[in-house]
This record gives sequence, C-alpha cells and structure tokens, in this order.
Amino acid sequence: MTEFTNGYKELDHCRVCKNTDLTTYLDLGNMPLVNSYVTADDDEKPCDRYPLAINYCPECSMSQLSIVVDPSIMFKNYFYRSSISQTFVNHCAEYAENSARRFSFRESDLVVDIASNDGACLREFKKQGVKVLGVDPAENLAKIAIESGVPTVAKFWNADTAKQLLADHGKAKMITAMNVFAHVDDLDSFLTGVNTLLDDDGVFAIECPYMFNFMTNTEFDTTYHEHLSYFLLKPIKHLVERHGFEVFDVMTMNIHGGSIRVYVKKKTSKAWDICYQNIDKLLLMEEETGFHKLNTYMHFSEAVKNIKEDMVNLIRSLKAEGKKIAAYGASAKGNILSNYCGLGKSDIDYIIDDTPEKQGYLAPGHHIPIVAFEQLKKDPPDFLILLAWNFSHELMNKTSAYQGEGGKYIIPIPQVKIVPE
Ligand code: DWN
Ligand code: ZN
Repeated sequence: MTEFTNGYKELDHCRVCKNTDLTTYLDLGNMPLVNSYVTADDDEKPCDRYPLAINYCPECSMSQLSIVVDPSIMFKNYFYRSSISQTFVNHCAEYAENSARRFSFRESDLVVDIASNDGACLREFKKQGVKVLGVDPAENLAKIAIESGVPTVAKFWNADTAKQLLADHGKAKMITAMNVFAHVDDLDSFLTGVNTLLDDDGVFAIECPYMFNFMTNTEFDTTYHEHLSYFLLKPIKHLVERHGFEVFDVMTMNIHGGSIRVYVKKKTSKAWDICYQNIDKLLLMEEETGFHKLNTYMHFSEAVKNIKEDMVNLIRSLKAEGKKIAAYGASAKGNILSNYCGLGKSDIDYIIDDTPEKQGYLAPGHHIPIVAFEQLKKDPPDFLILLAWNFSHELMNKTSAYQGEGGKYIIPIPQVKIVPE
C-alpha cells in the first residue's frame, strides 16, 4: 500500500531501473498543483504547494520528479479537456485513420484508450468502425465521454483494472496511452495490465512529451506534479522489454511541444515488422546529442533562469509603461510558468480559456481570474501572453481581430518574444 504523507511521497529510486544514485538538475521550488483551480470564495486561502524538482538516472537516462503526489488528489476531478484544442482533435483524427490503415482494423476489434479524458481520441477511432472503450479516473470527464457516445470506465488503469476489463470486454486489438505514461508512478503494474488486456498480436502505442524537445526548447513549464517522468526512447525501450514486449516502431511529432509515439508489441508476436531503422536512428540521436550523459542536463537550469529573467523584465517594463496585459490558455504549463516567474494579478489582468469548466475559476497559486473569450473584446489588453504556446497558431487564428486592432502577443517558449515585433 503506497504511503502518502501530507499528500505526497519522496521517490528515492529510478522508477525504470531502480537505481538509487540520482542527481537533481532542475528545481522549481514549491509549486501548486497545476489543475487545482479554485473559486473566488477561496481566493484568500493559500493553496497547497509541493516540491517540484527533476532527478536524472545515469543508469537508464531516465528523468523523473523527486516526489510522487497522491494521484487521487490530482486526477479524480479533472479540469483539463483534450477536445478544446482543434489542433489536438485533428492530431487524433490522423492517428485513428493511420492506425486503422496500418493495423487493418476490423469491426469486431476493440481499441482501448488509457486516460481517455473526455473521449476526444476515441471519438476519432470510433469513426474508423471499431469498438472503443475509454479508461479514465476522472468521473467528471467519463460522464462527458459517455454522453458523447464513448463507453468509458471511471477507474485508474492498473493490473486489476485490466483483469476486470478482460472479463467484461475481451482482448484489445490496440491499446493507446496518450499523455498518461509520463503521469504514472507504478509503470510495472501499468504494463502488466497492458499485457493482460492486449491481444497476442495487438498493438500498444505510447505517446508522451519527448525529452529531446523539453530540453532543446527549454520547455521547463511542462514540469508539473502530474508529469512524473520525462522520457527518452532509451528508458521506454528498457522498461517495455522487461515486461515481455518489443518496440517495433517509433515516431516523433510536433504536438504538445514535441512528442514521441512508441509502437510496442508482445515479443511472441510476429504480426508486425520491426522498423529497426527508425528505432536505432532515434537511440543514436539521443546518444550523440548527449542525452545519455548527466553533463547535458546540468546546463538546463541556467536556460530556465534566463527565460524567467527575460519574462519578468519584459512584463515589469510593460507594466511600468502603463500597458495592460492578459493571457490566453489557462494551461497546466501556463500555471507553472506564471507561478515560477512570480507573476500575479498585478501583472496579468485575466486568462482567457475556452474550457467551460475552467471559466469563473481562479488559476492555481496566483489566483488570476479565468474568463471566457468574450472578455478579449470587452476589455482588450495591449499584450496577450500565449500560456498555451504549444497551440500558438490556433490561438492567434482565433484572435486575429485583436491583432488586427494592434494587439500584440507574448510567446514565452522557446524564448520570450513579442509577436509581431
Ligand atoms: O499531459 C497533459 C497535457 C496533454 O495537457 C496534462 N497533464 C495537462 C494538460 O497540459 P496543459 O493544460 O498545459 O495542456 P494544453 O493542451 O497546452 O492546455 C491548453 C489550454 O488552453 C487548455 O486549458 C485549453 C486552452 N485553450 C483554449 O482555451 N482555446 C486551448 C486552445 C487551443 C484554444 O483554442
Ligand atoms: Zn534508471
């Protein structure tokens, strides 16, 4: 039984290879939980904060948080909805079409999505004519998914859940894990569950943010307590092979700041050719760019401090000139960036977010109010910080009228810049 004291536990070993000789290379201090939005009634109440630091494992090149926050605090009632971003929905549609073609889906096939959120991805797989089943612990999101025609089980994924689903639904042809593999502490139970539910010739696909982009683009604001692990291909390969699986293909993608998708099959299956070229090329790139050496990581903090300095200096100078500043995208990453930079209500008047469930709430930590899109017209700022910089094109398309009237954007990552200059 996992013991969480004050809502979290220290992690003194690598979750992939169990090595205990870990080195901290990024420490953002005590930060709020990124989806802990509060109502105005709690504006005066200080929010819970937890240590936020990343450790490197020299054995398997894994990066992971130094603590694990109790998942039931973070995921049982979840504000984030995948389907708000059309860019992400389009990404899912392409994924579903490509999967149906590549893996020759039949109507009787079952596709299971672990951490299925509001059903955004499975709605696209359903259009391919397969049976779908979502698994997500957030009861609020499971309800939305079910109402949209995506059968969903409101549970955490683990070995026990998999056994139950096998009894109720039979084996799955494909199991997808989008933006969840990095959120899970007990990856051994997670993978045991995949082994249980996956058909002998089934496909398991892991999609998660990629350490190469995280480091190269200084995407430090995607460090939050939900993201326990920061993956390269090397530790993922090590982990799945320990569970009787084999990586048979890998691709990198420009979604969520840069992600990796790893295709995995059971070692015993001969159904899928192994794309050695793609796998070996990425492993070699990781090694040649120094990601298997601690030294590479030790400069990251400096780059992070530079972004903080640039951001604070820019905001402070614009405020000194009497400029009005707002933001777009009450995102998890935006909550880390603004809190880490010490920006608050005196710097940012409001944050626009199209997620109905976030509107009317206050963002974690600094409690900046989250408002609907209409506020931009009612109370236009001089500068709009794109806190969901990973969707800058979509946000700028949506606010073209604002830009047409002379409005400007501040994009904080990979470096702080004003657009148009
Ligand atoms: O792993 C995770 C990623 C996938 O999503 C989760 N743990 C948490 C979450 O992180 P995030 O909140 O930083 O993700 P996004 O998708 O970058 O957040 C975008 C935010 O911006 C959402 O609150 C929705 C909002 N948004 C909007 O209001 N209008 C986004 C778009 C594109 C829009 O048009
Ligand atoms: Zn390790």
